[in-house]
Amino acid sequence: VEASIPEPQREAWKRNQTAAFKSSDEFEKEVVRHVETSLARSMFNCDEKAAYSATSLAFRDRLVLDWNKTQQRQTYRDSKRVYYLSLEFLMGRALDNAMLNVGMKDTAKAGLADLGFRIEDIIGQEHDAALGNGGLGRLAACFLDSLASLDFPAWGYGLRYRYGIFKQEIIDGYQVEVPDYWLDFNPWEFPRHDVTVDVQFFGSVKKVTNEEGKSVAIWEGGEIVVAVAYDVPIPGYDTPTTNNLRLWSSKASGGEFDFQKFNSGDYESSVAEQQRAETISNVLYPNDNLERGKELRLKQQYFWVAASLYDIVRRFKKSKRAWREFPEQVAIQLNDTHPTLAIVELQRILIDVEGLEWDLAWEIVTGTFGYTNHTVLPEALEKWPVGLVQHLLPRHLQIIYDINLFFLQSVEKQFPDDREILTRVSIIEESQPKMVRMAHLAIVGSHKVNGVAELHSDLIKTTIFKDFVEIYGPDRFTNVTNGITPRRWLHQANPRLSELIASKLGSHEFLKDLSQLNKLEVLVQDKDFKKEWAEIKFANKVRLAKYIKETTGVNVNPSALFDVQVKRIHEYKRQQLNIFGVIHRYLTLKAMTPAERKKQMPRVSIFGGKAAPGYWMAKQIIHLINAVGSVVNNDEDIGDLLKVLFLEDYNVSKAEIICPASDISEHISTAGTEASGTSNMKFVLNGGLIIGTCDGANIEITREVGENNIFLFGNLAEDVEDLRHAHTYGSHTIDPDLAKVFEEIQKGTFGSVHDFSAMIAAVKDHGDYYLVSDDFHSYIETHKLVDEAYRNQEEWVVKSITAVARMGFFSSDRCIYEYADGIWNVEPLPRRD
Ligand code: OX2
Repeated sequence: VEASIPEPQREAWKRNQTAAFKSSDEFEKEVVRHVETSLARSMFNCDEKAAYSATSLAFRDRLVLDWNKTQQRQTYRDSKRVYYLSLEFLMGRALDNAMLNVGMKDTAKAGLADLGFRIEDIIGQEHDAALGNGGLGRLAACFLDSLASLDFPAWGYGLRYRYGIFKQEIIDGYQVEVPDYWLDFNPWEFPRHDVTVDVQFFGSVKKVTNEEGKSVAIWEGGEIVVAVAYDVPIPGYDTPTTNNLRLWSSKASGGEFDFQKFNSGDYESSVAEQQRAETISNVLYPNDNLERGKELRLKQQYFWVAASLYDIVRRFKKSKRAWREFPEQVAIQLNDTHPTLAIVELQRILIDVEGLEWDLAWEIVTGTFGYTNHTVLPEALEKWPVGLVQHLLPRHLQIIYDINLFFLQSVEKQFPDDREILTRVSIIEESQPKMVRMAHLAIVGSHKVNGVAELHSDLIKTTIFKDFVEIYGPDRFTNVTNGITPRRWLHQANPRLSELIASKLGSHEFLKDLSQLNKLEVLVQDKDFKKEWAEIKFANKVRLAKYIKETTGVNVNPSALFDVQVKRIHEYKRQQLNIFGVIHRYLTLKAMTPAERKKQMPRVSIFGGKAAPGYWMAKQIIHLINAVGSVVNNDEDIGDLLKVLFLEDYNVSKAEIICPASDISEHISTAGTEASGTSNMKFVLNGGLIIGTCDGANIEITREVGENNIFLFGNLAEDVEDLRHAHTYGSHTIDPDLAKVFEEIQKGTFGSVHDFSAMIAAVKDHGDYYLVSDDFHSYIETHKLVDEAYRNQEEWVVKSITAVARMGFFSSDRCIYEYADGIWNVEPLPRRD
């Protein structure tokens, strides 16, 4: 391309190239220019919001320059790219991240101060990009940060929801959901009105014979919805590499669809059509680890997958390579089963549109895809009714049936005497109604399947996907233990700790190579270092205490032990166990004499997290936490000894305040239910310790930090099945301390006896599926150990430093190297300029 531009023009372009600001003076100039031109304001009406907007635009300009160059180089070098397909990207705020990743935060701070603003206030103006529910979406965001920071040619593909996860308000102790309209001003996206894809739905399939006498399928009729690309630049840390996150937005196709309706002169119904098209990317489904099988959700999935694949294939075709080279150029990772239709869509494009033979096409497909499983919970495994798929995507259903046929034929050959296995592994579940099992389709269509922590990856091989290990052998299955980006979760969230570490290690290199944290371990006996370490934790607790005061009105003592559980509310995550434990603590304190009470360790129990709007039990748990808080926090016998808080609307930017301020955090899922967990890593990386079960990544955290630096309790995954069986078929006695807690709730101490009865019944009468009673004693005893350990502040700080020093393994950079090596076969492409 470059060669085709005449020399004089090229010179003119080069002469006028935009330069990125380098000093705070230049930055200020950019801000003022954006205030005066982009925003059409002036110094007299530049409020903090406007200053945020102008600052973001100044940084956006910088990112775009790097982003253009990165994309040019990737195109020019034509190297293999990774495409990360995720229905959720829980990005949080972008400005602080951009400033830190390009290394210009101090410059911006000075510049903003000159103009009369405090940088924290400006950062605080930004609305979180909350296009995700919890861990799955945040993992995708951490992976994008690592991919860019490590110079991998990689794109994310997702949906541009108009409404992200709802805003949570707590009214009279109950969760109330408020829509999260976040797009009123979003400087971080570039609408690409020229990058569109027509996505087809419904219609029918016709088989015709082509000129070569081959029977081909033609999918015709139905309706078209247009996908419009919105691009979000993803800056790497300390590298010019800036990758792309492409989010699709839906809009009606201008009159090309359903002519009859349009021509009947029915304007209203044509507008309705338009709204129907826009509905597709309207709202994020607010369920975490739960699939509800709604038609609109399936539409979202196909819309996003079809647009993304069209884009990927279009890019590949520009290179004019042979089709069999596709998997050498393209790696597509499926973040859970949500994008599984991509497997079918690529097969469809290759055979129906490009005319390839089935076998070659299928080889290309399986060579391209990798599938990450994030859960074994049955209620989260996606299945779609065959009838719905037939209606919405008739050609895809045929291809699914063909994929299944060839797959089952090969299984039959392999296991000629085993009829049962065919039923078990079939992509189609022979139920009423028949269902398409998306996980089975994802396994059959991928060359690698991975779990997200060791225990989880073992569990999928021995339980839900056992038969597939028999069929494909163990090599198709692998583990990539999750990680988090230390840029956001240490450097951004806890700047003082990051600077202290940098000062001891001599540079900020640990932010790119987290294993270097291990060099801190020799300092655990350094008095000044320990003192500073403890001071930083205290300052972070003071900051959180201030936030608690502002948002709840409750005063908490920053010297108390801060005990935090923030994550989605779910019975398997067992916030109910935590709040029952809190009630037990309250009753124990109440039964003491004032003299005895004085000897107790003060606690602040902090909860936060959203319940899916339709998850009644989770909402009752929130209600109970708030009800306990209003009793305990106002009990004069108790005072500072116990405070119970529920922090409203937990999200990424709040996590950045909360994680650095915990002494202990709770990761207490029933063993075998939490695939990995990632907030456990965030808390430990910020010098907090963990109380947790032997579940998910807790196990590997224990391996790394050592058993002395974590508080484990509860039954093991291998015993869960037997215990559940015993509850149902044997006698089921409730832990006596827990029984007392239940009595107190039923006496009405916390009001709403009727509301809370279902939570109690789940344990007492309905088989205690989550083993709350089985684990209660060990939970309470372990909390006593926590209190004891916290008394010895010297030792506690040693534990805290030791744990941080050993957390290097949990960087998402390590994950990305493992995916790149073991699944994608891609190399970094550093920029040289
Ligand atoms: C979550 C898992 O529940 C969590 O354990 C894991 O850490 C996270 O994904 C990232 O891998 N929806 N959310 C998850 O799984 C599903 C399904």
